[in-house]
Amino acid sequence: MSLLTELALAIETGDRDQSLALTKQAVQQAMPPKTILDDGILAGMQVVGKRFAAHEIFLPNVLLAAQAMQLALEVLKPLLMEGDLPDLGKIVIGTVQGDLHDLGKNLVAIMLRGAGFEVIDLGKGVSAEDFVKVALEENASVIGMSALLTTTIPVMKEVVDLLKQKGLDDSIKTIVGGAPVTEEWARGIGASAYAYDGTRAVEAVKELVSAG
Ligand code: B1M
Repeated sequence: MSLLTELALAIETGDRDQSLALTKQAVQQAMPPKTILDDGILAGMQVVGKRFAAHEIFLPNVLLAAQAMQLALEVLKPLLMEGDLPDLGKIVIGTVQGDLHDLGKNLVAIMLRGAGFEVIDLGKGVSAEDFVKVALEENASVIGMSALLTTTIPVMKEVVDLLKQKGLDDSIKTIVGGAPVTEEWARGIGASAYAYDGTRAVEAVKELVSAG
């Protein structure tokens, strides 16, 4: 079994020690961080999602997998953020109110920081009011919202509507993402951008910032 397949399996089974050891090993072997992320860590978590949906595993298993992934991410974080960074602007990011899923949001935040954005991470369960309040206080040009539940994605529309209501939709742009979010849905609620993953989020936020 290849190292990355073993790593995916360690995430899938929620084996924290192995996840940590194998991620470190992959780094020592000078594998590109993005390959370790995509073909090891995220590959494992994808299986977890599928098995959970099929009722083959249960919430405690998902929680263990999430903890294993978080540990592995900590190892990769400095590598994903290496180098002299330009100052590309400020973004406020968070997982929307009612939603506790923050692994994807954390990953997107790491990638944005790695690209040179100053990221203010509000954590999870963030209300529409708080997104807008902090963006104003911090003079951020973009609000990034993550949601993983079909029941919580409407909070994204609340943020977009609140910005419009306050006449801020020209100065503060929005980007949305997360498993249940689609390009079409993002357009429907009037968000400025949608991104499928961290790499695409970086590209989209760069475009939003340069469009002014
Ligand atoms: Co939950 N969960 N979960 N869960 N969980 C899902 C989302 C689910 C799809 C599983 C399933 O049924 N197959 C399902 C949602 C169904 C739905 O609404 N349609 C679900 C459910 C039902 C629940 C609970 C309700 C279960 C329960 O209690 N009965 C509960 C809800 C709690 C709450 O939030 N109020 C719950 C709880 C949990 C845990 C706490 C155990 C744990 C989260 C731990 C944590 O985040 N700290 C968890 C996990 C781990 C998952 C799955 C298995 C994996 C999510 C994940 O972290 N993926 C998930 C299954 C799945 O997604 N297929 C599932 C890895 C992560 C890197 O990917 O978050 O998609 P992701 O982020 C990606 C992209 O989406 C994108 O880029 C990221 C990197 O590629 N992206 C953005 C994300 N945010 C972005 C923002 C952007 C741009 C791109 O711009 C700002």
